[in-house]
Amino acid sequence: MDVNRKNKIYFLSDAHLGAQDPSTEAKKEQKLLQFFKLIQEDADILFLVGDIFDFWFEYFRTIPNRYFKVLKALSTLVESGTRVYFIGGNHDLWGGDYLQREVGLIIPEDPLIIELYNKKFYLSHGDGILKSNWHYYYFTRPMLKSKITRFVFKMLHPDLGILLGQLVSNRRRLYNHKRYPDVEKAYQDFALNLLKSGLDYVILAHIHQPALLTEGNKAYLNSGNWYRHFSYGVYENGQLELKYFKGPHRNAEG
Ligand SMILES: [Mn+2]
Repeated sequence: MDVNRKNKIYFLSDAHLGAQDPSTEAKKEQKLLQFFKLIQEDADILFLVGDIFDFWFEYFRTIPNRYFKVLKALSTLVESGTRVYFIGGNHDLWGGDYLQREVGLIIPEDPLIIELYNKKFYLSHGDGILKSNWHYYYFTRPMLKSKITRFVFKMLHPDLGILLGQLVSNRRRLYNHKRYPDVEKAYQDFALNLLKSGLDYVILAHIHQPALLTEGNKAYLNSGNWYRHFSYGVYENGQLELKYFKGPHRNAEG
């Protein structure tokens, strides 16, 4: 393969793998594997912008076993020369050593500000933006992010810990943005403010609503979700686009 052809940047989030019934999950996973395979030929970078897994936790010597195929596909993508960044969402913020060492993912801090192709990108899952969701903002999120919580969780037997994690994750269900009116507007405003401060592109996720808002040659993208819209972002030559995955062939790509 000609590695010089790898000149695109992809953005994808909120697959919430494991959150739905088994047959829906199988189709969703299949599409994701097809997508990873398809972008292998031209993806310089893939940004996973959070909540790819509905629940992820690494024990010292154990990981959740349901994600093998996806991890294998990501590892193949990395081996092909694509840099894959894994920004943790609120469902999979506990990614660590294993994903880096064994799968080859890059795990940056959230938010990540990075210059690529002479453009400044701001990337965040975005779960800390909406302060009106005060219970999450002031209580749940700091607790999830705490090293103590992580440590205590590690002390559980993995079968118990992963089961608990899945139960809590599933109880939270797939994010219902209608509970928070004007959430899309709040995310837009947040992004537009950042664009004014000198960034070129702001990439957010979490609210499961695909969006692309351009401001001159700057733009805000929300990568949407990978269970209903199968939306993703792609950047090439100064153009940021929002797309919808239709199938495993390039000409079928929406
Ligand atoms: Mn989220």
